[in-house]
Amino acid sequence: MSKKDNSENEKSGLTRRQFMNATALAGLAGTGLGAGFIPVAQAKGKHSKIEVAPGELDEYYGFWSGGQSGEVRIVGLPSMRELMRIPVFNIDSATGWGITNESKEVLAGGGGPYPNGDLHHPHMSMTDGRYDGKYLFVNDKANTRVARIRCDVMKTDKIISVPNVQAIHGLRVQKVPHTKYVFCNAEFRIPQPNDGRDLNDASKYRTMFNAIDAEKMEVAWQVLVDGNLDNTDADYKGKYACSTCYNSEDATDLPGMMRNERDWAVVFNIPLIEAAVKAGKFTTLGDSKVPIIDGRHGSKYTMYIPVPKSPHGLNTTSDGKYFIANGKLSPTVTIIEIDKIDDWFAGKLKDERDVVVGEPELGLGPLHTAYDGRGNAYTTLFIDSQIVKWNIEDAIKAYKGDKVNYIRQKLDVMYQPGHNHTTMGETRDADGKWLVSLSKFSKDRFLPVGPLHPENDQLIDISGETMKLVHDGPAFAEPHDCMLVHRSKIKTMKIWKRDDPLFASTVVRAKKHGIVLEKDNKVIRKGNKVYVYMTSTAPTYGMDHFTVKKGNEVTVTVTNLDQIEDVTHGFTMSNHGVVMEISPHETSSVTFVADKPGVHWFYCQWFCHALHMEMRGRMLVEA
Ligand code: K7E
Ligand code: CUA
Repeated sequence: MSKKDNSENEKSGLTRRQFMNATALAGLAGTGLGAGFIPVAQAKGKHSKIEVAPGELDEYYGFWSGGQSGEVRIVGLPSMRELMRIPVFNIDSATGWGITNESKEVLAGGGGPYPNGDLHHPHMSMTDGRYDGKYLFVNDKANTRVARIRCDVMKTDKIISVPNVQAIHGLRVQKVPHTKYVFCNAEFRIPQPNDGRDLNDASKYRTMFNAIDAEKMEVAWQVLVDGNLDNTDADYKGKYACSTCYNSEDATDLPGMMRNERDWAVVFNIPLIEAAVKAGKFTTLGDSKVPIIDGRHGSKYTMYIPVPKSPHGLNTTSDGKYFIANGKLSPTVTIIEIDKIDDWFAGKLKDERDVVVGEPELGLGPLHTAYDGRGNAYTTLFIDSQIVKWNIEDAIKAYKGDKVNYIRQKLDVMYQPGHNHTTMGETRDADGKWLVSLSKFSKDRFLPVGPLHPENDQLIDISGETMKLVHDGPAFAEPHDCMLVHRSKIKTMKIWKRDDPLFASTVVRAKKHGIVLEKDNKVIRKGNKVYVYMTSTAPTYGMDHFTVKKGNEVTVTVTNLDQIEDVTHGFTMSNHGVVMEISPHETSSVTFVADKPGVHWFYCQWFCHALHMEMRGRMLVEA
């Protein structure tokens, strides 16, 4: 047993895990799974090196969702060291995200400012099915938004709110020929339009599948569907996206949603949808101009494949052959052959189930599946609290009736794993080195920190014949998902370029005021508005004080002239809730009302120099 169990269970002589496994196996007796079950094995074979010594760099970047903290975290792999945080849907006290003018401009694109977000799925843009290191796209379930992060500076550069729908959940990118679209599912069903009519008429509730133009960051089109959409993924042909879909009953309560034995995996035919949009065969809703295609049951744009009820994760195999829908309430996953979807759309197959080529039983609560590029799949079992490694082609043979055992290994992980992710596993470059399992519970794995526990992210070496758990890492506020990119794919800038679009509007404003940001230290007064422009060079600001009148709206703009890597300055104004980051060659600005007469010191909050503590000045507010 790889885990410490709680003392109560130890006393009863039966650990929770033994109990769970015993009941799970009894439940699965007669399914053929019991016979093929391989008990948790000792790790065999050659394994990867986990230690990253001081001064050594990690081989992979991991991008972690921060869940309901609304941010993205960059984690090095295999060390599991947290390298950076990227504020997205949150307000950040370190960098001033959500406080500076430049970040507020980005947040305004999402209909904000909202103080919170619920970020589940970070995914990187691709070209020809491979990460291209350009962007990360992320969802906000809480406020129905999608954001883009620029990977050259690791900052959020665009946020949009998706109209006509509620709760963007599953999000993945188009893999081939390149990420033209970001596909995302709206999960909750609402009246359309949602303007106060049909409040209690569930038959009017609908949701939609959404395609966002990745470069423009605009919703390109939406597809009306039956049921509730959950997760999604794209193929390697550039033709289809596939989403899991529950509540085929169209119910609004739990018993209603559980009634049918089967729900769906819904396939979206992208060329057909694009053609319909081009031909004007769409509707719109309210003020939104976004084309809406009717993709409900029976439409020619979609295909509803019946799968066991309430499927959750949807993961395209890295060889591009299959969509795999994870059963959640069923102990199975469903293997869908993508070439057969061509046949179905061509009218060569009668029954939607004819595209299913395998439905292996894996264990209790399969949620998400990842791939190693060697024909194996790794599925999280939420209820069994295990990762099951299984072979895809063997599972297909077993479905045809061959007596083969497709289960390779079951590994105990921390309680309730949700997503798992392999290195490069959602691309053609799946390299089968590491697997991260994101468990919802950490229970007794770490020092107790009060009733609220961290989650537990576990690193598993999958390079050998068997999986081996090598690291436990606590994480705050539910990282639903992560993705793991080889470091060769990412090139970041060391200092800002002066013409960066993220502060372009501030440069335009300064120009209007006749200011040269790289040298001027001046105060411009326009009625009640005061614009303070200053430079910074460690350890001084270009201005040691400025004077305003009580009630003035003050905009402070700081340009960091230091060009030495890592010499970031800050600007914090005492007692005004004002803070910002100004990295080398960056310009940042913040606007606030000087409503308190007196002396208010501003200071640099980012350690920059031996005289960093002295890097400050005064705002004099006249009564
Ligand atoms: Cu938590 Cu991807 Cu939102 Cu599954 S989702 S666990
Ligand atoms: Cu500048 Cu600290």
